[in-house]
Amino acid sequence: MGSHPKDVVITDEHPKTLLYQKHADYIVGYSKKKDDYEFTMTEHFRMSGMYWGITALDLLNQLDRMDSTEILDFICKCQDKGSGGFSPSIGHDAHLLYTLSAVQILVILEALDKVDVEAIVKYVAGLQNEDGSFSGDQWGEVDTRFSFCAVNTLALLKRLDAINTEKAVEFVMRCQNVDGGFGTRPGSESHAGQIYCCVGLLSITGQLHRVNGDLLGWWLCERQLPSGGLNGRPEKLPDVCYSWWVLASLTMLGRLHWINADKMRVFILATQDAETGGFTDRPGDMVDLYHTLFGLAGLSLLGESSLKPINPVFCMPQYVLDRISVTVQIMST
Ligand code: GRG
Repeated sequence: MGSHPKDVVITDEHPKTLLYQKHADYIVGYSKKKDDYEFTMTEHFRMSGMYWGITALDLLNQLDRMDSTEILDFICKCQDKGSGGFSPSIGHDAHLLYTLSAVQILVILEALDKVDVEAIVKYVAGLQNEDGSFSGDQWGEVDTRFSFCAVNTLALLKRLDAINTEKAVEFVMRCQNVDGGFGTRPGSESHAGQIYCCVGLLSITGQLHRVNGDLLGWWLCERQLPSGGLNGRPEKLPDVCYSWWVLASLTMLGRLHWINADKMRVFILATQDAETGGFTDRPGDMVDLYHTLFGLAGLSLLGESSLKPINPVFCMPQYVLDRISVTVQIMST
């Protein structure tokens, strides 16, 4: 245990049970401390922070503790009148990353009627390039994360017809490597986060058969270290966020049972902070909303019965997707 050079050691000091109520209180408390240093420092990705907190709170069955009027007012102010996209905070520039987060929150809160949906569709479609890839914003950076954000957003809005999905799939397939994984662009190294995005896009578009499930499944399972935690690529440290990126990908590939679930659970639980609530990247570090969502989401995928079931593609509670009748493809084994 823990002899791997890039691993951590889990001791008796680390939490062994799910500190359910502590996490809900941490998330609610976070949204109320607007003058805190941490709150100020996260302004440049606030919209995603809100999505992480709201989704986590919903998984914990306590969404009613959020002030939805305040949240919706903020989101409406973040829709850019010119482009139709959403910015991370009021007065910042629109980006696909925050457009997806805004749409995810709006779908969870059943509030799409509060924003200009047609303008969102136009914004997303306008970012598709000739080769099928997507730029993240007007400045043009291309990344398979942005392909996923675009397809995910339009699937939630039921407007996939607005883009060329065949070309979007072709671009993603050009980012596949000989190890079965995917990177940011053609020729880039495989990374678990990008794999989640590419497999998710193929699931939404019904093209999962284009992946070699055994080859990619093995690569993903090899991310598990002796501590039970997962890294995002070889020779890297484990991080609880990969209990989402890796486990969600394995779920889509129908191979979640290839991982050692008991050890995975021990690692995830050890990343909780028993004093403050919330999850950290690795045992003993500082908590944040990002790791709190992905810790809980990973436990939900592993079947934790005190949490709502989560959808492995959209990273939203399953009941939300059922309510709007959005389905995803899961590979059969
Ligand atoms: C709806 C859940 C959801 C996501 C939207 C933004 C996005 C789409 C997906 C991001 C996928 C991704 C690339 C995740 C990886 C994030 C991460 C921990 C990057 C760190 O990379 P390195 O190289 O870290 O700094 P490692 O762990 O490799 O050392």
